[in-house]
Amino acid sequence: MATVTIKDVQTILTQPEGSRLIIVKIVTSQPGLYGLGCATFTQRFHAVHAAIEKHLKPFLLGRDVSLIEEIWQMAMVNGYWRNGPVLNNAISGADQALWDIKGKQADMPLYQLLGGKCREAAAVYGHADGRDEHEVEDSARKYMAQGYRYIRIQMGGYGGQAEKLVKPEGAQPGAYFDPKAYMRDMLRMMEHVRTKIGDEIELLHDIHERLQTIDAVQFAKDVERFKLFFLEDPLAPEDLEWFHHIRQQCSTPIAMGELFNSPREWQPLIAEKLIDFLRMHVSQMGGVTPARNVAAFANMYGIRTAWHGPGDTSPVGHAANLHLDLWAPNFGIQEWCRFSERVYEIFPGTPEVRNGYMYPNDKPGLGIDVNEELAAKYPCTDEVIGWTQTRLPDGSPTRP
Ligand code: GCO
Ligand code: MG
Repeated sequence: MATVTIKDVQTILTQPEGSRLIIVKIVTSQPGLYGLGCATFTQRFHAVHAAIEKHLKPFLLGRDVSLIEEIWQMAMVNGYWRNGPVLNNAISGADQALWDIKGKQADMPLYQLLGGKCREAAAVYGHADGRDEHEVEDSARKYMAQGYRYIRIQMGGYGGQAEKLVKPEGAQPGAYFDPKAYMRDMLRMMEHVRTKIGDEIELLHDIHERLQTIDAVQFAKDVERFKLFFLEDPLAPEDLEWFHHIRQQCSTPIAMGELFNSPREWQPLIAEKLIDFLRMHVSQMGGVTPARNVAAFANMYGIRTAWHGPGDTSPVGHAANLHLDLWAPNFGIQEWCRFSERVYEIFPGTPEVRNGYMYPNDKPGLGIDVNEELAAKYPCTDEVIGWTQTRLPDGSPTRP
């Protein structure tokens, strides 16, 4: 049988809603056979586009599509410096596309190639939010009415009362927040929501790395009484050693990983059981190949998956998440941000969620396609990102 090779590597950039999405399309030497992958790093889409077009594409052209692992290993070191954003995103997209191709060749959904299903669908959580605790409760009840049993509760996005802050004269512009006000407000909000909706609903919360390390330890202890399903990103990747202090002082389940790029970030947290859920962005960590390996490694330590699934993961990336979710024996929960009908039109096969579960369509590979003509109607726009220019009340720059 003739070897099927990589004939072309194309990048599809589209912004049908807020997020700028990056799709890699690998066209093979077999007529009609191609694969799709998500390489989305929404804040730096030009850089990922250039990395794909100028560096990864020349490296990939002509290679045997069956050699997924070999290509992944070689691609990761081909630029010498490795395990960072942008290049990882490019490789993630190509890797997902190669798995999509292999599934199409095998005429099987990707989850079959990983080892088959451990579940028929992936339980998902949605994002409840509001300006005060009553609005958050109302938002959570809307999800409950749709059958969701897992709900992330935030108040004012990632919180911090920007509108009330006292800043110094001449303070620089930016996305201000007060971490201490955030802590007080969130405890009040969680108390209200847990009291009102009861214990059967699993509540999640995302600190988004926005507390001082010692305050993160305190907050994890303070929320213990609300029995969260998990508390996400209590610390920044730069402060990984502080996870020991949280683990030693409280039993709040911890989720971490969306900001990770390197095995050196997740490996110690898994081996020392310092977290409970892995939150990596599969389009950031290198694709399905490393995600599958890390899920299996984490399974040995009782740690579950909760792959990153925001609006700045493309529907192709959500499809990759879903296949990993259906297979993994240690699946925890899947984050899901409902797309508009427009996005479903651009990406036929985008996973459907019913009664709090995400279902596959059982088409081969990732089971998703892209209408390139329609995608081209929503070109990515340039923007200096504002929400990540975060500042403390006195104007000090801080992590977003
Ligand atoms: C989440 C994430 C997102 C990020 C976003 C960054 O838990 O879904 O924290 O909300 O802020 O993906 O671009
Ligand atoms: Mg998060």
